[in-house]
Amino acid sequence: MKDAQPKTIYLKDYRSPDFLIDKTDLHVVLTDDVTCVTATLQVRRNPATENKQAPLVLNGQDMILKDVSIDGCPVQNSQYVLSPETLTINEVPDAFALKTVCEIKPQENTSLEGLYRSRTMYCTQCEAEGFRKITYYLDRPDVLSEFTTTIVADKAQFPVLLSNGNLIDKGELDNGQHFASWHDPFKKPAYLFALVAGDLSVIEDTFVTCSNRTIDLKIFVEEKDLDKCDHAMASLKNAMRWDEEVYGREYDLDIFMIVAVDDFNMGAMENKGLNIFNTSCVLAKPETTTDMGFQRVEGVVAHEYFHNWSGNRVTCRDWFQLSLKEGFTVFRDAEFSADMGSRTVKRVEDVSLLRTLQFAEDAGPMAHPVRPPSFIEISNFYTLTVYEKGAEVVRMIHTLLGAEKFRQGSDLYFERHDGEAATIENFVAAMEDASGRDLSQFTRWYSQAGTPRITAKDSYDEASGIYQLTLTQSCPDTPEATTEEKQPFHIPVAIGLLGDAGNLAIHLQGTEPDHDTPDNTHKVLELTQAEQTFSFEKLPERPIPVLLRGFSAPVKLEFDYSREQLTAIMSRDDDGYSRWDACQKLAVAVIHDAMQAYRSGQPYIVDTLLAEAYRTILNDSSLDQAMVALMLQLPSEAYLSEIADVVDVEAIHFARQDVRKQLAVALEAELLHTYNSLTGKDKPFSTSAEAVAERSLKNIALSYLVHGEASSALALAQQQLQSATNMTDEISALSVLVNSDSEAAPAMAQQALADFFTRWQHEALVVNQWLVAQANCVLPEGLERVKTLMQHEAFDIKNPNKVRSLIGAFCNNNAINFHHADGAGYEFLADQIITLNELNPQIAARQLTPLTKWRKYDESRQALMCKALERILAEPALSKDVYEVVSKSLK
Ligand code: 0A1
Ligand code: ZN
Repeated sequence: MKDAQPKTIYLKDYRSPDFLIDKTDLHVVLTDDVTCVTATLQVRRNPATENKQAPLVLNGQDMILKDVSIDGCPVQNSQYVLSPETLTINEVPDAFALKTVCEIKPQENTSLEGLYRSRTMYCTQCEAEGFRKITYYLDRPDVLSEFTTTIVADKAQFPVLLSNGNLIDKGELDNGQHFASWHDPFKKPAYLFALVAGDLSVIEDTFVTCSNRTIDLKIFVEEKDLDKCDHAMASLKNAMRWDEEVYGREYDLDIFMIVAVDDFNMGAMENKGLNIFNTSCVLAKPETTTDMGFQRVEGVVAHEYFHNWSGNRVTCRDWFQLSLKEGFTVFRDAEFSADMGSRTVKRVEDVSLLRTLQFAEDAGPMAHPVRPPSFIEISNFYTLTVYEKGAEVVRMIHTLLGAEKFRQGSDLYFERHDGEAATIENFVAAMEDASGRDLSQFTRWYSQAGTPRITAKDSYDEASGIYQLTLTQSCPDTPEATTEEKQPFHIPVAIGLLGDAGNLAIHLQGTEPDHDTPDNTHKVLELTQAEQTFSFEKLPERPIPVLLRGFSAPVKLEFDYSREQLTAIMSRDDDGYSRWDACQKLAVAVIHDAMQAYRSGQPYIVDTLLAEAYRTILNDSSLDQAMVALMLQLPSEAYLSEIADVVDVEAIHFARQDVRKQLAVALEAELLHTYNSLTGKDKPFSTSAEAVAERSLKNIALSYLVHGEASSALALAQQQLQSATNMTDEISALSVLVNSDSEAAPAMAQQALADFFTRWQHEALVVNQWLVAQANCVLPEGLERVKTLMQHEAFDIKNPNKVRSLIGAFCNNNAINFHHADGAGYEFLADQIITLNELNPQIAARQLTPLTKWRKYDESRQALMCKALERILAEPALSKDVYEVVSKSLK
C-alpha cells in the first residue's frame, strides 16, 4: 500500500480551516517535458479558528517543489516539512503572500485526476481532491478563493487556452509561445478550478437571460466532432431557460464554456464557467448516437449547468455533504428531462436504475447513508446512494411540502447561503423555515443506510364501507447499524384506490380532502411509526390498493397482490408508473414460476394471464407507445438478482430467456404487425418523445421476434441493419443478431460485426457501442470473446470509456458468462483490477463492484469471488481507492 495505514476520515472530526486563501494567482507553463506551476496565494488566518499558532499545512501530491517564499522572502528548508501528501510551514504571519513553484508531468498522469493529457490536449479534473496534484493548496471545499490563471503554451500545438471566468488578457511570447489570462470573479473552492489547452474547434451561440443579459455559449471539441454539438447546445439553452422558469436561477458570468475530452473518469464536471465533459456525454448526432445517448447528453448538460447554483454558488462545506449538491442537482435534472420528454418514461427509467443498482448497493458491503459518516477515499463515494437515492430524498421533501413551498424553500436556501459552503442541515432548515414543516424525523434519510421495507395489509368492511390499510416498516442491517438500532423513517406513501370502473375517491378518516387533487383519487399518507393503520370511509366496493404511486419513496413495499389484481392495475390505473410496476410484478411472478420449473427439470408453460395482457397492450392502438414499450420489457436479470436471497445465475438466465421465447411465439402475429407498422416510415429523424417511443417499441418487437425465431425475423434484423439511418435502429439490429442462438445467426453476426467496425472505426463512441454489443452477448464463450477484444486495436485500457464498454459491460451485464461456475470471470476481473490499480485507481475501484456482491451467491461462487478479492488485497501497492472497497467487501 502507498501509505502503510490508510486513514479513515470522519464527519464528526470536521474542523473549520486554520487559514483562508482570499486570492489565488496561478501561472502555468506547459511544455512537452515538464509543466511549471507558480502559485501566489493571499493567505490569512481564519478569524473563526481557535488555534492562532497553527502551522500552515497545505495538501500536495506527485509534485516537485522548486521554490517557496513568503512575502518575497525565500522560506528556508529548515522552516518547512515535506511529506508525500503535505507541505507544512511552521511559523507564518497572520496574513501573507505565499509563493510556490512546482513541477508536474501531466503527460505521465494516467489517473486522470489533476492536470493530465488526453490525446492532443491538456485538461484538468479537480473534484474531489485533484487540485493538490497541480499545486500545494488548502484543497478542501470550505476554502473559497478568487482565482486568476495565466496559461503559457506553444501556440501552434495549443492555440486554445481556457480557464474559469472571463478572459482578461492574451498575447504572443517568444519562441512561438503565447499566453491567456482568465479571471473568475466568483470565489470558489479549488475543486471547481479548470484549465484546458489544445487545438480545439468551437461552436458558438448566445443566450439572453431573464434580465436581458447576453451570454456567450461555446462548445469546444476536436474538429472532426464539430457536427455533433448541436444537441448539446440546444440542451444547454433549454436548461438555462428552465432554471430561470422553474427555480428563478439566472446565469451569472458573461460566458459559459463546455469542452469535450476523450479520457475522463466520470460523465462530466461542473467547473465554474468551464464545464469539462466526457465526449460520450456531449457529442450526439442521429447516425452515431442512440436515443439513450441523446437523452444522456441532454440530462448531463443540464445537470452540470444546474450545478452553477446547486454546487458552485452554494457549495459543500466538506465531502460528507456531497449529496447536498449531487442529490439536489440530480433531482433538478430529472425534473428537467421529464419536462423535455416523457415524464413517465423518465420516472420508470430512474426507478428501474434505483431499484436494481442502488438497492443492491444498499444491501452490499459498501452500503452507506446518503451522508456517509466516514470514508478512506472520497472518490469511492460518488455513488448511486449519494446521487440517485439523494435525489429521491429531495423528491420526498418536494412531495411532502408541495411544489410551491418547495420552491420557497429552495429560494431561501440560495439566498441564505450564496457564496458559502453549506451543509445538508442548512438545506433542510431552509425547507423547514419556508414551509413551517418539521423535518427532524425526516433527516434520518440522510443518516441511516439501507433500503426500508414496508409491509402492507388491508381489510374491508362492506357494511360500513370502511377500508383499512396497515403499513409496517423496518430497515435491514447495514455495515453502520443493525436493524434494531434503526429508527423509523418518515415515509410519504402515495396511494390510490382502484375500483371496478377506475380510481375511487379517497376519504381518509380524520383529514380534510387534498387541495392538490380535486377529484380526490390519490393521497399521500405519511408513515412515521413502525406500524400505522390508515382508515378510509365511504368506499362502495373493496378497492385494490395502488401503493407507492410514482414511487413516492425509495423503499421496498410488499403487498400480497393476486395476479388478477396486478392485471387490473396494469390496465386501469391512471398513474403510468404504477401500471408499469404492476406489469413488472406480474412478470416477476411468472419468471419465478419458470425458475422453479427450471430447477426441478420440468417444462414450464407461461401463464396465459401475462401473454394475454401483453396481447391486449399490443392490440390497443390508443395506448401510449412509450408505455407499451416499457411494459413489454421483462425485468432484467440484474433486477431479478437483486430481489433474490441467493442469486441462481443459471435459473434466472434460462428461465427468463424461456419466458421471452414463449411470449415471442405466442404473440408473433401481434409483434410482427407492430414491427411492420413502425418500420419504413419516411419521417425525418426526431428526438421527440413520440419518435423515441416508436423506435423503442419497434426494436423491442424485433428482439422478441428474433428471440422467438420467427421465420422472417433474422432477415428483418439484417434488413434493418443495412437500411438504418440512425444508431438506435442500427445497434439494436446488430445486438439481436449477435445474441441470436438460431442456426443461421452466428455467420450473419460475424459478418455484421466486421462490416460495422469497418464502417465506424473512426468514430470512437460508435466503436465503444460495438464493444458493448459483444461484451453483452449471452451466448457461450463470452469470456474468450472479451479477452480477444482486449487485444483488438479498438481497445485501450487507459481509456475509461473503453474499460467501461468492454470490461464493465461484461462483468455487470452478462451474468451468465461472467459468473460462469468455473470462476474464470472472477480471475479475469481481478487481473484487470490489478492492472488498473496502477494506472487509474478510481476506475479500478469502480470496476470492483460485481465482486463485492459475493455474499449473494452460492457457496462455490462465494469462495471463488473471495479468492479473487483476496488476491487483489495481497497486491503490494494498492491504491486507497481499491484498498477501501476490497477490504470493506471482505469484512
Ligand atoms: N461533480 C460531477 C461528477 C464528478 C465527480 C468526480 C469526478 O472525479 C472524481 C469527476 C466528475 C458531477 O456530478 O457531474
Ligand atoms: Zn453532479
